[in-house]
Amino acid sequence: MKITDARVFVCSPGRNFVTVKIYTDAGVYGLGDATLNGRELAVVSYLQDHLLACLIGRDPFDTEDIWQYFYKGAYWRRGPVTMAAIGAIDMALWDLKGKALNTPVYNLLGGKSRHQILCYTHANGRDVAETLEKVAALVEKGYQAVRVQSGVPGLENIYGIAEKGRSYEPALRGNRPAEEVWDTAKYLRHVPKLMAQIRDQFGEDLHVLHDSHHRLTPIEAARLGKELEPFHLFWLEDPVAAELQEGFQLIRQHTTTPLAVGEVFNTIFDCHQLITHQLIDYLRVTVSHGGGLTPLKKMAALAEVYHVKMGCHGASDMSPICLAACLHLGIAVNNFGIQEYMGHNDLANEIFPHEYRFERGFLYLTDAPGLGIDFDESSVSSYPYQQAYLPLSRLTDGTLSNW
Ligand code: GCO
Ligand code: MG
Repeated sequence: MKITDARVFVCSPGRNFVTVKIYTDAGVYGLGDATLNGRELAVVSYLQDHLLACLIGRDPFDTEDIWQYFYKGAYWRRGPVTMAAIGAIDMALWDLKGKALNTPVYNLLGGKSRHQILCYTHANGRDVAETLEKVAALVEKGYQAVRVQSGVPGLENIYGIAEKGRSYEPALRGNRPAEEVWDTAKYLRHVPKLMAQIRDQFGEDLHVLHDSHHRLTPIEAARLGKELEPFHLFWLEDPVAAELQEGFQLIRQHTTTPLAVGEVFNTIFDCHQLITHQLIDYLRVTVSHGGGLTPLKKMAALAEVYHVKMGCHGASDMSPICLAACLHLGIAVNNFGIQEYMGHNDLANEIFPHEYRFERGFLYLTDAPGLGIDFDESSVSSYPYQQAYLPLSRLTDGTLSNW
């Protein structure tokens, strides 16, 4: 089998998605997600101007060599733009292999290690009372794991909180980022109170997660982790910006609250010390931003040795194609932990028909070949690209901080 064409598409059903499609002389095609929230067109250019033409004539089964060709072959390695582009190609090739062999991708990754995939979604009220209501509604739907965020008294717009009656979308349309004001002291006072009320109302059985979204220093994260210990979190996510891997030693020596990190990581070199020094419990690298299934299965294998479980980033700013790829990996590896599931709006679900489905707290895959997804190309003209940016954060004195 030979690759005959490869194209990239951008559509915006409520938010931007970048999709790669790889065609073959056997008639089957593969699909990959290349969306990088707020930086979409940089990935489109990288694919269009530098990678896609090099695929023509290649055998799509050679996923390892094609991955190395683009990774090592660029000389300029790593980084989110490069790795999202390579990730989309790799995902599309695994989809193609599955379709060509008429088998789901998970069968190529080791088969099923489980029949259902535990997932969590977000409860994000503007205050504690609204958050409690949202958690109650999710529990009603059967969720066994919920990520709990709430507005912080004294802070206006913060990460993770939707406007009234709208679902949360971090990237805002416009030609420059919105600015938010952040105050760590207020946040640190608020979160333990929030979690106390959650446990009070929902008991110990519910898995409770929380995302600090890179905002703390290691010693602040240590304090938060310690104060949250009585509430037995499933995980505390991104307590600090993780460029400094050794910073996690400071957090780890003070708290037994489990730590989850990795949604902004692109290669194993972003997290090898976190794994081998056992500084985290869950690795959140996702299939698209981490360069595809080829490197993700290697990361999962390294993580398994060090008792670290997988919990791939599954926000709605990756398309259903990426979520499907995460689910195929998640059902196959032994050290699966949990899958984030924000879901997508109805329009995105129509444009990307998919075989995975949610039922009472779990996601399920069928035995559809490949990744079990498709893409409606007419969305490109019906819902064209819209410029949008993730916000940025400043401290009360104007200092630029981590969003
Ligand atoms: C999560 C993430 C997202 C990111 C978003 C940025 O845990 O789901 O933190 O909400 O902020 O993916 O584009
Ligand atoms: Mg996060």
